[in-house]
Amino acid sequence: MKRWFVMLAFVLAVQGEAAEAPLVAHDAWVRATPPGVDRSAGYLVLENPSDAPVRVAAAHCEGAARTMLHETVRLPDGREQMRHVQGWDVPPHGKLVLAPGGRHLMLMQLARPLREGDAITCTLLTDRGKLTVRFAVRR
Ligand SMILES: [Cu+2]
Repeated sequence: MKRWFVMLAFVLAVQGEAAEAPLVAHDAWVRATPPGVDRSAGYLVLENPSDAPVRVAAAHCEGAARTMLHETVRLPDGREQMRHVQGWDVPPHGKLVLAPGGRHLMLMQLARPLREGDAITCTLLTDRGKLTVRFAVRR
């Protein structure tokens, strides 16, 4: 938590509050929560039409006490495990895909359930500004 605030302060200090990351978001969705579950995962595709890489360093989603950058990896024995990562680079004129079974935003300690048909807002913090994205809640 503390580290996220330090990172946020750093990003805002460097970029200024108004800077918009040069990214285009598509297909943003977050999984609806089953009863009793207070965490979820968010997915999207980020395109970078600019000539330089954009590093996604942190995220914050509405209603979640913490949002982490996670990757699901398959272990040699076939089990899947989630790992926290420090960031992702969106290559110039390329894209970054967050999808089930791979990279995702991990929404922790949700204040209320995510219901199918709703939408929440997440802010992605990058080294070139921030990006606000609407995520549809799906099953
Ligand atoms: Cu995760």
